[in-house]
Amino acid sequence: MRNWFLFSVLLALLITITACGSDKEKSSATASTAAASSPTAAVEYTKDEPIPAGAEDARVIELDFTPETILPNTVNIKAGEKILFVIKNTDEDGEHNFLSSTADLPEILVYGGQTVRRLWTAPGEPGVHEPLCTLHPWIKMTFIVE
Ligand SMILES: [Cu+2]
Repeated sequence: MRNWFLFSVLLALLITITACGSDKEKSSATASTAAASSPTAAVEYTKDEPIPAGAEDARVIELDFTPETILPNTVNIKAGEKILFVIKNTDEDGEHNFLSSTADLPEILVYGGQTVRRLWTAPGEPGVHEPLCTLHPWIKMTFIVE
């Protein structure tokens, strides 16, 4: 599990490094590759997701993806707490994902300008977790489960 996670992070890093090669001379050559493999080109998604069923008794946690970080950057959560994430991606140009393997939070993909609403149950044990965007692994935050 941990090896797979590390592999995913390394793969994401590799993709990011490849995609972010900002050398102007190279950009036209890499642009066609990126366009061909881009998953966003034909993807349809709900720009502003409705509140999912079963969210009535959930605590709402609002998170904003900016081009640099996730706000707020630290959130305290009770063990076993039922959470409704409202995640806004204010980074109009980029998609981000949000996941934590240690906190059993599956990947939530948030397209540029999109708002998603997803339910999640916090781990039953106290601990510190660092959910992140594997597309930009330096974009992460902290959950303090108490
Ligand atoms: Cu990202």
